[in-house]
Amino acid sequence: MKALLIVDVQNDFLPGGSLAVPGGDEVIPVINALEPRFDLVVATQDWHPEGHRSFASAHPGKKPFEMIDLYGLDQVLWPDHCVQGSPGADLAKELNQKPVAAVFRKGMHYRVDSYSGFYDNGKKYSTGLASYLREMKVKEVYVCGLAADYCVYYTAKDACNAGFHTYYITDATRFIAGESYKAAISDLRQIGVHLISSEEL
Ligand code: VGL
Ligand code: ZN
Repeated sequence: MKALLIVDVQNDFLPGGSLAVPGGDEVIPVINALEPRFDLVVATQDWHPEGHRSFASAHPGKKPFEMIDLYGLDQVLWPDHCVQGSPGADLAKELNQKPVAAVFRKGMHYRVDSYSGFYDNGKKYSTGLASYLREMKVKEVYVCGLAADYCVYYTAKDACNAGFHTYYITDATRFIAGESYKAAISDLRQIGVHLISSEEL
């Protein structure tokens, strides 16, 4: 079974959103066209409580995109985004959600960020996504969405480490920063994630 994993295609990551990914909206038609080709379609949703510790606003004197140590983990500080129940946290309305069988939320633990759809950044809490995919007899996982150098990267990495044949769809994602994107791609290559474009699919 082949699953399409749509990562964080939410209003705050689209142009006009609080943590807008350049060209983020361009992934939506690509993803919509891919959906019918999969046995299972699953989405993730960044879902932070107000005042989440990954927000720069929670650290007086700090600005977005500064780096800090957060309870022992390196943390990029972000603008407030994807606050639970806010319009910015909604999945993009242009995304075809009809075939989405399940939505896995992440980032709810106040003290730790969660880029991957599988685990928080400290690998302390699981979302249950790996068990769910196994239960659904999924062997191949295709990852797309936002952002290429954060949540899509870490989700693909964890999928691969969980033993799924993992594909990262390069034209169905967009990055926040070129440097971190380059590092992400080289790490994914090294661990055996397949980088493909949607046309090769
Ligand atoms: C993301 C930064 C903070 C993402 C989520 O979805 O890539 N990036 N929270
Ligand atoms: Zn977040």
